Amino acid sequence: MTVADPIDAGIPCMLMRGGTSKGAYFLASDVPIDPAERDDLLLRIMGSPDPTQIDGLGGAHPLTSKVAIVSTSTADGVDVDYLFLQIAVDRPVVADAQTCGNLLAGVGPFAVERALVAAGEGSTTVRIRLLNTGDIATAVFPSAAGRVEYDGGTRIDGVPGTAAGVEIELAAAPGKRLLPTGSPADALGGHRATLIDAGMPVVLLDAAELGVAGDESPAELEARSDLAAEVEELRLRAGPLMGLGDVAAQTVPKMILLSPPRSGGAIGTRAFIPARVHTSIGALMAASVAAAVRIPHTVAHGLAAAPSDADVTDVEHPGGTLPARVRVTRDADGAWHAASLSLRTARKIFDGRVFPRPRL
Ligand code: NQM
Repeated sequence: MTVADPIDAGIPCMLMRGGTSKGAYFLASDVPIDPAERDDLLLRIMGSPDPTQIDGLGGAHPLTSKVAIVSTSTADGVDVDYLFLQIAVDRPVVADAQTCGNLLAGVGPFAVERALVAAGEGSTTVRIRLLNTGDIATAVFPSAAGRVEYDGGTRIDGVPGTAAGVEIELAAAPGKRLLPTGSPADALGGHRATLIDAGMPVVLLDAAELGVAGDESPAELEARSDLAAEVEELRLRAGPLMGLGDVAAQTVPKMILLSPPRSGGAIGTRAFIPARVHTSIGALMAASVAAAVRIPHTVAHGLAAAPSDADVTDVEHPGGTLPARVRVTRDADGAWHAASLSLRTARKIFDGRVFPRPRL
């Protein structure tokens, strides 16, 4: 179906916070099928390209310039499909090479809000296929009397107050490699790096090798243009090694600088996503870091304090700590695998029709 330019009528849209991110959620049937038409519409809805996104929904930061597109799934045993799109803030670019574990927290509730899935009594379980990566998530969240319960007592660092917990179990797509190069550490532009993907492809580097202590604020790191240039050069080298091809226009891999823990956790992180520095850390990024902490000979293993619990790795970030629950296993061929369980929260902010600005 081709959707007419909806400047006059608007299109149905729900704005939600998912974890430590915020984005616009749409039913796939409400946006154009053609990717070029769809992306043009989404850029105008979010107000990109413009550093302030003043004429759209975007919040002038990658963490608040995100879109989730949801539809009933045709896959066996799956309820809904979720396509994530990162809308660049100051460039006319829509990137689809990554998923987002934070917006993922809102997908199950959104599916109930839009009647794709019936709310359970007490809780609702939604099986979600992540179209960007092929991974499958199972989300469980409280619901009652046919409605999602958003209020609750779960606190996540980076979000004020508390809300209802959304538990998300992530299983990797069949055949996907946790260590894409097959090695726990590789040489990358004169550095030792771990290339790992437990739901989010990341490159792990020892912060000290890049002159970073690990307790700098995101703003301090962003102000160092020499550092940003070196990190980007390493990212462009890592993309093909991770099977991602040329990543110049993509937002993965994420570049994570690791340091020994400072606040009683397992490891310190500063994540380039990839141009801005994350104010906390993505849930799937943290899962990738936690998996690496548990695999010998990775950059993370060497820097981490021993995780205190069998499954939980406390990943420190600029806004606090994210307890990442990840289990790694090794198969008979020596290949490593990871399954993760994240605890996030989500909140419906508004539901209505959004009016895209006209083409520039
Ligand atoms: O890793 C930011 C976020 C993310 C990713 C980004 C994410 C995750 O914090 O699970 O959610 O992709 O740049 O929302």
